[in-house]
Amino acid sequence: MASPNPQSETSTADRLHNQTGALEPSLRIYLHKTMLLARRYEERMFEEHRKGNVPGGMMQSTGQEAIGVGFGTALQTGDIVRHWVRGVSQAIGAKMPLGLLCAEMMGKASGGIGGRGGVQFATWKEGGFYGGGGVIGSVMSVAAGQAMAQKMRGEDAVTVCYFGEGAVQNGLAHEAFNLAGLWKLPIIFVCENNGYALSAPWDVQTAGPDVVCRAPIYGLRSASVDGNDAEAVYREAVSAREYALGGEPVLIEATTYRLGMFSTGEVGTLGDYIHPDVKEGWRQHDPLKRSRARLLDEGIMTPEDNASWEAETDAIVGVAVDAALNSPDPDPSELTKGVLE
Ligand SMILES: Cc1ncc(C[n+]2csc(CCOP(=O)(O)OP(=O)(O)O)c2C)c(N)n1
Ligand SMILES: [Mg+2]
Repeated sequence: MASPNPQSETSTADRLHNQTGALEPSLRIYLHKTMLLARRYEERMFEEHRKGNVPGGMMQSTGQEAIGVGFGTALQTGDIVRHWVRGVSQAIGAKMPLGLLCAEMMGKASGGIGGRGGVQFATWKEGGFYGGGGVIGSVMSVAAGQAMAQKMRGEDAVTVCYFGEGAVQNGLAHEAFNLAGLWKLPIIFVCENNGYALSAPWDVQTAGPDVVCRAPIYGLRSASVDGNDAEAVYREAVSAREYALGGEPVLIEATTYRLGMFSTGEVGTLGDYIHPDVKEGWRQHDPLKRSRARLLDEGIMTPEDNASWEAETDAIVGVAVDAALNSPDPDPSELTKGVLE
């Protein structure tokens, strides 16, 4: 029977490769510090949201940072990133300038798309980061189109498309998988399987055992990976990128858990549908905590490094927030610019 617990073993995944050697210490530190930045930035954005400085609702990636960060770190210039709505870790992982992301989330004119999009549609076109979409699965077919354009233009680049496991139950996912396999598109589908689509656990979403079992029927390569381990995700991403560039599209299932709310609109109801033991288990599995413990244990970082990186990160976040708070609001006459023109 399918398990609602994403920590359970997936059944059908072929790992892309089984690289076990350690990554360079500098890369491991980079992955850790980038996850730290995503975590502290999102915490600060939540505070600012409560103060009324981040309009609209916010979908957070807290607890899922290892995926956007691990994957983004393996990407190259020219690659395209599409996401769903929990875009902070993917944006920071893709090296989107924090000031641009912050201004967008605060609805400012200096944001990536002039403050229109918030986190859901946060865009940094120059860096290939094209944002997400509110209709589940919709971005997957658009991403397949972008990968098709890359292929037709003969670019040495791939498209990465992140989505939740809920999207895989939607028809658009199957159309995107099908065309990617058929046309051998340079695309990597990355499913962030956090075990819940809003309050619906896996076993009320589908009778299937996992996400990757769908890969072979569409001619996709696949891998399942611990989505709370940025180093494991990075390794899988490097390999997946090579396959996708060579005309073998990939579906990755990264098991994870959102430590925060479904959205900031969920205040007060979080957890009613998740057993306290499950929540506690995942808190112990927090990607940032695990990474910190591992680096300390292996002597790659010291407690002093940890303290100074925390301070450095708070300062970086503070600069981005102050700049956004002090930047002008969009001109109302520009409201419809770029919309249905
Ligand atoms: C086609 C469609 N159906 C329903 C919704 C309402 N809805 C918004 S988020 C969500 C759950 C998404 O779950 P998942 O894809 O697993 O992503 P997660 O929120 O867990 O990251 C639902 C049902 C929607 N946005 N689009
Ligand atoms: Mg989900």
